[in-house]
Amino acid sequence: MKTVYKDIRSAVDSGKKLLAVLIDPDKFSIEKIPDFITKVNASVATHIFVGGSTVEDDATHVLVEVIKTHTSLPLVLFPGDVTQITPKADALLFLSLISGRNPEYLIGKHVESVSKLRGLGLEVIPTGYLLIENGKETAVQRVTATKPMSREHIQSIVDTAKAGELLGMKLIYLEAGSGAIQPITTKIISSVKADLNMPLIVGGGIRTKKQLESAYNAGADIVVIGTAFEQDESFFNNVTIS
Ligand code: 1GP
Repeated sequence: MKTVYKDIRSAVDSGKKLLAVLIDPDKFSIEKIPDFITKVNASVATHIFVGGSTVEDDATHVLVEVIKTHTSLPLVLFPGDVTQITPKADALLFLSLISGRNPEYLIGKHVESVSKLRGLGLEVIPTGYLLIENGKETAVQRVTATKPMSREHIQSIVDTAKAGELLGMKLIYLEAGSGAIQPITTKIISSVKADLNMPLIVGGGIRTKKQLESAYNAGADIVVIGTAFEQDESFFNNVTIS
């Protein structure tokens, strides 16, 4: 049943906040997964995202298969490349890098993925993905050969997110980049949210409970945490979300 987006939408429409733990296949050995997922299951996380900017072929497929045997949380692919698509997941964020102007990440990779997606039955969620500058070069920037948007040009970020909505995208993801020095500012989050009629995902560089709360208070519906949980598995102890 393809209900991942429907469930996100109804949770968000009823005022709930969601939290996704990001697992990068490049950084996780299979042996670590059972123990790590047990901690994720016991935490406030509502979703597991799997993906990375540079991942070896097949690594995602194997990893997702193992994660699925240890959790009932929805598992959503957040792929850096077509090779990371696997039918073992529950859904796929079909990302368009609308902050950039590289045609490969606006349509090229999407066309390339169709022969892989056809017949898989994987739920596909069109997602507008905006990379915002954070103080250092990120893997996304390097791999996609695109420039992040300036943090100062908030109206331009708002307009880009809105253009994604008008193009029919179902989610907008504001990304500062994994391990970002500066997470997305609350001003950017609240400005984008004020003009958007869909769930808003925010991630990159969120490593304190205060930053997490600030992102939610500013209007993030789903916050994605990767590095903070990788480095400290007790990160979510005492974190509550409404
Ligand atoms: C990266 O937004 C995610 O794509 C998560 O970033 O690893 O910094 O939490 P962190």
